[in-house]
Amino acid sequence: MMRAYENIQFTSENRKSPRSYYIPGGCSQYLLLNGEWKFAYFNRDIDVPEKIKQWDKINVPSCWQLYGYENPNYTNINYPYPCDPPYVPTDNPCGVYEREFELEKKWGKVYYLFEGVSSCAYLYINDTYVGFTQGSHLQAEFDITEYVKEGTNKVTVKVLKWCCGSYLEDQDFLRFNGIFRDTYILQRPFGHIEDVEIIPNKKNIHIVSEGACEVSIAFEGEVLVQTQMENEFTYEVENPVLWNAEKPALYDVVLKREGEELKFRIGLRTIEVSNQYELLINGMSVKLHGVNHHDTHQYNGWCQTDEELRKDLLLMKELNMNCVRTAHYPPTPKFMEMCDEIGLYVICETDIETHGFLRRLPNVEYHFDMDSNDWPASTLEWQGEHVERMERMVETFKNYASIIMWSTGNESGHGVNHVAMIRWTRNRDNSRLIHCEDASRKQQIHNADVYSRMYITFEELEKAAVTKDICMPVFLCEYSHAMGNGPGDVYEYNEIFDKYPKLIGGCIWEWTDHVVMVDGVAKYGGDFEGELTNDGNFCCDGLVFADRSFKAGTMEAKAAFQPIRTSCEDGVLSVYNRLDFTNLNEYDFTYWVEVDGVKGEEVTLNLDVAPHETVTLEIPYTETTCQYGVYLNTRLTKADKEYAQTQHELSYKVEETVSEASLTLTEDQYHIYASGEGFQYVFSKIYGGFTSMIVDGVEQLAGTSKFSMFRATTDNDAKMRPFWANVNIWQGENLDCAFTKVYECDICDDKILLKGSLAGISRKPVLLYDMEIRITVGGTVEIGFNGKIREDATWMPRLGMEFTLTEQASAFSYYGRGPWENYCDMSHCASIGAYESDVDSEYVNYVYPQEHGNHMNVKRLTLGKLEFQSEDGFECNVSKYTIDDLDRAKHTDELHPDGNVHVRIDYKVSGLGTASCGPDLPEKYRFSEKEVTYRFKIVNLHKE
Ligand code: IPT
Repeated sequence: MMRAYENIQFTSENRKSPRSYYIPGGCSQYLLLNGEWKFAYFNRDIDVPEKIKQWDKINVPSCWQLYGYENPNYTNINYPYPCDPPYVPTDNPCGVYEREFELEKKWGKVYYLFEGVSSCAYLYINDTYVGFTQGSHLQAEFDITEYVKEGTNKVTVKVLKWCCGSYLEDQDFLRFNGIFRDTYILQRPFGHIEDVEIIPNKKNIHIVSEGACEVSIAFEGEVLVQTQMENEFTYEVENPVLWNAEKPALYDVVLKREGEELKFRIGLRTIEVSNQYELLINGMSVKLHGVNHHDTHQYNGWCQTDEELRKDLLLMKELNMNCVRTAHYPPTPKFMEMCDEIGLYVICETDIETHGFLRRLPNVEYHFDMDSNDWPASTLEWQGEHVERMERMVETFKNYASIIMWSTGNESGHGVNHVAMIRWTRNRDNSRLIHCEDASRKQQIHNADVYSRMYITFEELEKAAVTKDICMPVFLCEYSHAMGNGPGDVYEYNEIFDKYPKLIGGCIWEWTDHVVMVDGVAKYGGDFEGELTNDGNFCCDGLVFADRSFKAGTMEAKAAFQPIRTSCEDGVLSVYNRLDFTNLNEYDFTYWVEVDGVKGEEVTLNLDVAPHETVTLEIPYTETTCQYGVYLNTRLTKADKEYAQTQHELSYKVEETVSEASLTLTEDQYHIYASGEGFQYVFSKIYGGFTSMIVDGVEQLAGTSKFSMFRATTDNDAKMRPFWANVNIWQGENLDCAFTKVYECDICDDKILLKGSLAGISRKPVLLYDMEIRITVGGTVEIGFNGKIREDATWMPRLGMEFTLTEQASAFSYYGRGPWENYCDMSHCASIGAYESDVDSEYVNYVYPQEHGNHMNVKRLTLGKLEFQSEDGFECNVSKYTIDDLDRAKHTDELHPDGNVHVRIDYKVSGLGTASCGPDLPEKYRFSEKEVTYRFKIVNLHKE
């Protein structure tokens, strides 16, 4: 028996036609109904009684799952119910909301508005049914004039967990329900303006609104024109100040009728595609440095306050972003007002995703099988709702300058219904581009205005850039999947975008982690009782953490997007201005030289460099002799905020060091002993590592040093994990359960010569190695390593020596790349220099604990009374946690520091990539060498 909300032909009742967003002023009244409401929850909608006797209380806006009514559920692609459209589960939970509101006087027209309610709502005023709406993230307005009275009124809203529209809202997020955005009443004069459309270009502001009204246009407080208009009015702006994301100039347009005022802030700009398929904003070629934004909050689910949204957008600007895609539904209109004002280009996406159709049949590979014709996108009965969702978005948001593309939704296959949506949009608004990734995937690229792809490789991107088959801008609606430690490729993607005119940039997936905080621990899919299907921590893929704090990946994106690129050759520094509308003279440019990490004098300049131009500077520097290196550093700042930093190595001569004579070693059956002034070391002949290093009477080691090749796998390592770890009885090298074997260990010419191997459980050794250790009379340990990795072995997470030091080593200093953690494909966020740190600062609070804290290009690491040194540099890692502990934990409260300091002195660590959703790690970032030679020294710092 079909229920009313399962009827795809009945998706609204008495809902007003969509109109441009405004909150009317003047004589009109705005009554925000946010706050405490009465609430009653029912497991089945059929149990809701005529009269509800027992009420709880709930805050509006909110998600009821976060108030103890059901648990959250995270599912990405799978529908959380059978895929049997338009039917939803028979037991359909229902939340009933009720509150009173006062109308001081009954006059004019009265409207009720929802900005977001999931999944659908039945509205009642004073116990009389008003209407019905679905489309969770779209505005819904009802005329309630006939239903209200002067004085106290009652509003009741019945919200269902599911309706047929839920099939169109299969976005990859925590599934929530309730009135989750503002809801309010407007009281307006009879004969008020309905809709307003303001179409600007570079010169004109063209206003369309039915009937007569008074219009005024002002700029920065100065009134430019004030007049009466009838239906349409065009104003030619003298010396127009154009809007762009860098300089978001806005004109104030006010329309008045019947004592009511409607205010709009309008940006003048044009959007075009050049004959080279560049994206032109006001005629200037622009690259989109974007990110995908979901509304998400670690305590409040889908509810973000205006302040929180503003903070997100301001952080994006700080990170040099200029673009946001509203994935995968429209935001509250206030978000768009903020984008206009703060300056961000927007890809505005409507509330459609039907990804779950991929999984409607068992054993069918991941593909969009559109030929089956049973996807909503290709089923005609769903066409009305597709077009309507597009229409509701376009009509609501049409006046925002920030919106440069309309998007038909996400991952829904591609069918006639998309074509109908696109046709409608083209007819309605031809000033913006139309985005439909589904069209590009289906190779019907000309249905949309941009060729849009997600998660393609560098090679595929370059191919799209050069092929003559794609005659439109190429855009990555999703790339650089920012899950966990990463993204490891964002800089390189941007280098490629910059290289080809046709590549207009893209949006990183995604802005922030989606989690639910429970007792201080971030929870994700599978953590909640009653989840019938879940996708684990795949929702924790943000470029910033859920509390909006930054990680190294955040800084890497900032570097990828930064306003300058520099290069340095023969003492000449070139600075290229990547901005599109801003001269670099609006910033301070500073450079300085660092010798062995010691900062030279800073020179701050005001560089007059027009957008897309380069300037060259002679850097005064004469080659010096030093120990670690010489670097030229630059920084770009504005009002105390840093927007860019770059670094270039300068030439230098290395100080000669005199090698000390060798110490005479002694041995017994299992050990080799080395002692001198202020030090005593013990080396195990059977384990092949140091078991004790006493300096000035203090033991430095808390365990035996050893070689290892494993790292606590990152989210992006997930595909490699079966090949590295002991997770499968046939696939892996089992590096996480590795055994060291020493075949030979002798003293020869005062040196320890050792032959050994490393093997995963059940496996043939993966590594055979020779080690030569010389200890000098002063106690310096010189370690030389030559290893061969089994030819048929896959590429490895890392290779290096692990030391377990006592707690005194918790605070340390180093000369290398920092302070942010860095990996071979995520290193632009960190520069080489002298740093101080400690184990607590090295820890990175990834929702799912994993490998973190690597530093590359390290020439000195000083902890406790030991100093690790290498002229060639090594990669190091200092942690409170063992690799094993980090690898086992699934949540942050499952980590157990053992009180020791775990130090890795690595020959190499593989890059991070973004393979959790993106392409495999490119070969050049994999540690896949089969023969390795490396050396380092351990100097003891005993008091002279
Ligand atoms: C793709 C989706 O568009 C996005 O919503 C999100 O799921 C993201 O990537 C992964 O986090 S889905 C992917 C399976 C291609």
